[in-house]
Amino acid sequence: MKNIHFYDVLWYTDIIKTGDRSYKRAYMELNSSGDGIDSWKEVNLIYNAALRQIETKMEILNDEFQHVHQYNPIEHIKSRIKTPESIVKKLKRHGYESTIENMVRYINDIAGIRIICSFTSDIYRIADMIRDQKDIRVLAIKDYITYPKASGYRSYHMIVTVPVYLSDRIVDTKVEIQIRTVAMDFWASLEHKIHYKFEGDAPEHIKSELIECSRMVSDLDARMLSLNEEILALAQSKEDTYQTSGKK
Ligand code: 0O2
Repeated sequence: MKNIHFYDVLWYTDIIKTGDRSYKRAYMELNSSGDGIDSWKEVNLIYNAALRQIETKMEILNDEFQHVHQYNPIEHIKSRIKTPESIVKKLKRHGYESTIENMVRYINDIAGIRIICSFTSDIYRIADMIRDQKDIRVLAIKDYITYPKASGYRSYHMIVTVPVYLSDRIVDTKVEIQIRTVAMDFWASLEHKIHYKFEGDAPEHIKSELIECSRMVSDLDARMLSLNEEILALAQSKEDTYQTSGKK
């Protein structure tokens, strides 16, 4: 009897769930590339391990921050492994053959983690904390907050590698970390839906409305940040007054 591995179950469940033939085709296309089904399973295992490591690191940082500052910079974390369909599409877009070797070499966001924060200042604080981790190597940074995309997209992206310790070797594995505020995430998820619905060719008035909403998101983030700073300052001065009067 054939052993059923965790990764078989994971991927086949996804295929069944989506009921999507093109998804299944993409999965088969990558598998039949000559690299072998075993290497496909192995890369998935490694990317999942890398994601788990980054997730754990983020949870530890968040817990420590709560302990020291009584405040959580991270609202929540989402992670995903890119679908075979999306991997094949991206490889084709960049002119590469759909092989497992090409996917590992050229696709930077097979393993992706999204960190959602309350305030813009948290984003840069988290990025600094990631940079300071000795075993994480930062390969690239895209600051779409300082330089938003033409679509209006705002987010902070880091491509990093994290070492995955296997029984016989260490594999430095690429992970894309996207850090953004709740408001930026709200915008991006709607824009993503619209992008797919119109296959990247949305009507002009929808595109300009999205750009306008992106400006509003940026304005909202700035106002929420200054409001929070004011609240913290007021709380601090109240605390100072209390301490001074208590000493008298
Ligand atoms: P999905 O479905 O989220 O996986 P590179 O990865 O560096 O080779 P790329 O893909 O142009 O080149 O990098 P970039 O610009 O950093 O984008 C990577 C991811 O950011 C995208 O992955 C999206 O998740 C997100 N993103 C980038 N631009 C936009 C945008 O205009 N709108 C939204 N909603 N998301 C965006 P994928 O593979 O495109 O998609």
